[in-house]
Amino acid sequence: MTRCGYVAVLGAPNAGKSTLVNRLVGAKVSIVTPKVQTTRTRVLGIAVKGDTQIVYVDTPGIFQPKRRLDRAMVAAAWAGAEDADVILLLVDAARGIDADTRRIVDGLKAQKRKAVLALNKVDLVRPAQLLPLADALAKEGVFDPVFMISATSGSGVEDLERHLLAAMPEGPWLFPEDQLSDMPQRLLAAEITREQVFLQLHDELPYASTVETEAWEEFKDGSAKITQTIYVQRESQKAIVLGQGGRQIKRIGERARAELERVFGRRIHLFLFVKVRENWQEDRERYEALGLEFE
Ligand SMILES: Nc1nc2c(ncn2[C@@H]2O[C@H](COP(=O)(O)OP(=O)(O)O)[C@@H](O)[C@H]2O)c(=O)[nH]1
Ligand SMILES: [Mg+2]
Repeated sequence: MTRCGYVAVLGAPNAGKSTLVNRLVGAKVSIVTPKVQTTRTRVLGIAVKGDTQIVYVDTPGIFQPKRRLDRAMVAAAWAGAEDADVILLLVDAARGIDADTRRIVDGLKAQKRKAVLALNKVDLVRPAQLLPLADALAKEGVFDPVFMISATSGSGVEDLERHLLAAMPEGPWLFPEDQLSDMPQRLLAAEITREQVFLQLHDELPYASTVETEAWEEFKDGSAKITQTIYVQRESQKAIVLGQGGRQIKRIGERARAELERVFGRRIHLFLFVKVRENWQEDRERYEALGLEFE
């Protein structure tokens, strides 16, 4: 008899959701940066342990949405939770219960859903800080059980994983044994470049940008040529992405290419273009490319 089920990973922006999903899957399926709202769409990370397959749903953070893109991201996060067998709420222990986590707890209560709680980033706080936080969250009456983990060091993650494995319902696996994600290669490649945009650029620029893979060409020697466009909203932003003498785009391209080669395990030729599209956050096509709902 096999087991299989969905675990939706919810949490405020930056709680460490994508870091944890990558660790549980054992491969990079979702990009990670120190900036909030890195993950824009629902990403499936698939892991097999013994006779159990767990499909982790990495979600965009849940926060107070302001723009259309925010609303689409938050909607995608809650949609990811709807059909899940288990909801796992990740709370950054160093941040505690902020307004975003409050909103999620209230959402779970309104939906009468129970969740597994993981206090993450325990490497950053003293035990004396952890217990009051665990107590305060336990009082909400929606969490059982509670784990204390570090997604970066792996501390506590095995216990959490053991609990999740046992909680999966009996049933056939939903994906082939060796599949790690549902994300098409072209989208993952765009995400890896967007990760560099988030890491190399600052202020409003990461949020004003999106990346799309325009073409993917295979060569006989096993290498691939990937052509991508970075969309920004203004000419002034384009100038910053390009940098003096094209230095910034060159750096983004070099780092993205190295990461693409690591993730795909093959030689990659990367061609990046920058285009201004003032209203890309109002373009239905850009949302479809990300797998988000436009309405
Ligand atoms: N110190 C520490 N940092 C962490 C831990 N988990 C995640 N991070 C960092 O927190 C930031 C946000 O992580 P990410 O996975 O993108 O968060 P997400 O927005 O919830 O998906 C990144 O800089 C991670 O390296 C942890 O357990 N300890
Ligand atoms: Mg994320």
